[in-house]
Amino acid sequence: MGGGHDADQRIAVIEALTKKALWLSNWMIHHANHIRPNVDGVKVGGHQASSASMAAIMAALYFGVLRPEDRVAVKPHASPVFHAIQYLFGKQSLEKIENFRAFGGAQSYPSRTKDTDDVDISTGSVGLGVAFTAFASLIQDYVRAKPWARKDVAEGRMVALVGDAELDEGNVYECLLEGWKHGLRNTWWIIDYNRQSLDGVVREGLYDRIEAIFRAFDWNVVTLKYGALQRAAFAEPGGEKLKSWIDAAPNAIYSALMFRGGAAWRERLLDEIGDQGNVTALINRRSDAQLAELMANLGGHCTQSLLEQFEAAGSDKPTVFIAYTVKGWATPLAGHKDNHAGQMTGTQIDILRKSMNVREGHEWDKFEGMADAAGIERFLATVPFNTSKTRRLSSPAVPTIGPQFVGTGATSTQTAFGKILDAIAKTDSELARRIITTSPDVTVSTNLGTWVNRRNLYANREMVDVFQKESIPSAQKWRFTPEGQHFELGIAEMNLFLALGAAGLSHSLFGERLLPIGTLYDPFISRGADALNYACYQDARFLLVATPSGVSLAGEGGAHQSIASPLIGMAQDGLASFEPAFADELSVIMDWAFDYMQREGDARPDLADWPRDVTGGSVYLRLSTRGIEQPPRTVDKPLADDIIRGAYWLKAPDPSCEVVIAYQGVLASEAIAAAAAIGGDRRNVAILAVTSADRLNAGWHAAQRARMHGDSDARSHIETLLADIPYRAGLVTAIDAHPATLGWLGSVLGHRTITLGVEHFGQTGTVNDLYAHFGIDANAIETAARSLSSGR
Ligand SMILES: Cc1ncc(C[n+]2csc(CCOP(=O)(O)OP(=O)(O)O)c2C)c(N)n1
Ligand SMILES: [Mg+2]
Repeated sequence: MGGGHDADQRIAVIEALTKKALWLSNWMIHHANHIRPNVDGVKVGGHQASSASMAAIMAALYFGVLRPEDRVAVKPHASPVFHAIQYLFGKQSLEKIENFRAFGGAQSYPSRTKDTDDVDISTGSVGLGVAFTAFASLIQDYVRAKPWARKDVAEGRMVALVGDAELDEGNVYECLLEGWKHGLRNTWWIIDYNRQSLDGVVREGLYDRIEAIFRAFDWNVVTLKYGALQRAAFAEPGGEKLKSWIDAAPNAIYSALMFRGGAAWRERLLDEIGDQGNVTALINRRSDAQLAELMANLGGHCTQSLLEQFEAAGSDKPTVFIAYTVKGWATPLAGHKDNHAGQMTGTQIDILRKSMNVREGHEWDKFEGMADAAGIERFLATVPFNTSKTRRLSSPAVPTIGPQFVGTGATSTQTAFGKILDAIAKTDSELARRIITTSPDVTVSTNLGTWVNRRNLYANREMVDVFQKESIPSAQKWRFTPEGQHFELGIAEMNLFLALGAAGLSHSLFGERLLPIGTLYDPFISRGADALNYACYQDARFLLVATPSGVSLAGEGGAHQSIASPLIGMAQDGLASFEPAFADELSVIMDWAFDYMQREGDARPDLADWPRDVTGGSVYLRLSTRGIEQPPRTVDKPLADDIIRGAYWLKAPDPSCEVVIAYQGVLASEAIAAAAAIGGDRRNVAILAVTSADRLNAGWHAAQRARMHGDSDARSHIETLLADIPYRAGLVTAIDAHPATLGWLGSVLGHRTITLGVEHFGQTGTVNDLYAHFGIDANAIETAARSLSSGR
């Protein structure tokens, strides 16, 4: 940035806006905690010190450096500064910030879905927003490498504003490694290096570790240690002694002196480096307040240094800025080790208010106390980031192409998945073009291989398959090209969900629709569960295909056999889960999923609805490697509808029904065999095929809510299905997973129920061994059914 009057004036304006954002964020928290009536006595909370730490960095970015195409993940506990900046831009209402952390108000942590101002990337669970920016950048490159990418969207920079303690999260390093493999570009991480976490002050020497790590991954490292005031002081006679003292000062001492203020600084500095000559003079030329200001003038609080460094970082190489800061900067909380959740007292906020020239009763006024309000208002209108253009993009829905059926004969849902995807890969359809597959090093073992052979792997430059070139026979072609549609990932499941999250928001972030499909082994959903939740919380849209699952995996043993995953699927908002038994069900569900993933209606306030059917969401398929006999049938519309609703009668009940066997997934074979055995002694048995306990359960809850709100006609699918089952009949539920997944079926209409499933770690063995061991085979189902009915 050039020098001169204009540049100085720009710095002065951004400094004034920094102070304003600092004030508003502190006031927002104070107001929420101490002024707004507290009806339940529960602490409201908010992070004044963490916000203050980032105020200058964020002001330099938002008011100076960011462009509309950039996308930002803000450190969760700097949410108040973000909302304050949006308020100054005119993109956040007074009502929302007055209601910070209240029902319907500005959110505690920036939220894409719940906030109404311009949040690009939600944050909250530390570390995830940081890594998300890397995957967003990789997805931006993926989209821009495609011939169909729109040309009117500029390439943006993905920016994470990072708390230094966020770097303790392992997923940060997982994404660094993955980013390096894929040639990560256009990514900035700005570390708020205040050397404090929640509990205290961090270990000495952390800086060197952080720097070495980023250099190892080929990032640019820019350190903002000293502000302009400090650099000027270092140039004074004796200045280099002051600099050495600062460099050697332990984090805890610096923080403690920061908290104690100018007089304490003077005493300590004179004690340790006072020489009765140059340094003493340097220190004594300054008042207590000036000395405190000098010592607080670290790089991360110096607008001039921030602008200089941000603007000098021109290349697309990923860059980390390590910005030295003080937690609680410019407030009475500065530097105190307990300041994370600490808040200013009424007296302290009053002192801050006066120092900001804000009159009582004018706390929320945007330009209160600012020297040149009109000039600042004019400046805000010219800020590049603050354009009227919507920064949230959209992309039309891609038409679905109908279920792709895959023949009959015994097969597993995992095999069928590969065939359905292969059938889609063969089509010249927009749908096929928009699919992006990804998998954490289990591409072949989850049956994505044929898809990859047809659609290739993605890389930003062409790479031949060496094995093919050397004429070594292999079923897999492993060719990388910019047009490729498979995004190869290393084993880290966190990265899978972060990648799905970024790809699943491509329409909104980059204006181009992607239909992401991620595959992994079902038990390892737990490894990435927080990132899965995060992706859903951001309303990213993807198809998660988890296979193999359950003890049906037999020989692989207990470390690979999933038990809880259907319950995760049921409980995870934004994720509709299915566990089909048959290939034709799977093809119907996948076709529906591609549509569901692209829905974006407003949820109607009508409580009878399962609102997700309008708003859409992501989909989870729990599949199996165990092949089972397929029913000879064609799926008509009513059956297809029921598959999507979550259940249908595989064997319909008649009025004398005594037992219903309800199964989900691969235990279909056991349910059918048990029913045949029981039917032999003329007990009247029906079989309920459950394809989605999740949707069935959600529909039931929606109907209950609707009836409580006066809609007495509301009936859910499961209530309709069970309506004709006599009250004295019993229910046996069976699933290769935790039995609670289906156990609730008995409470729908009050039928006696025995729930079969897996409650303990799996084992090695044959399928028959394991089904018998866990009591989920045909025998066990039959025994349970007999115990519920007397027979004839
Ligand atoms: C995954 C996760 N674990 C724990 C927390 C609770 N938490 C919120 S902020 C914080 C410490 C943050 O320290 P730092 O990142 O250095 O930010 P600072 O407040 O110093 O700016 C913790 C532990 C969280 N939000 N997410
Ligand atoms: Mg910190």
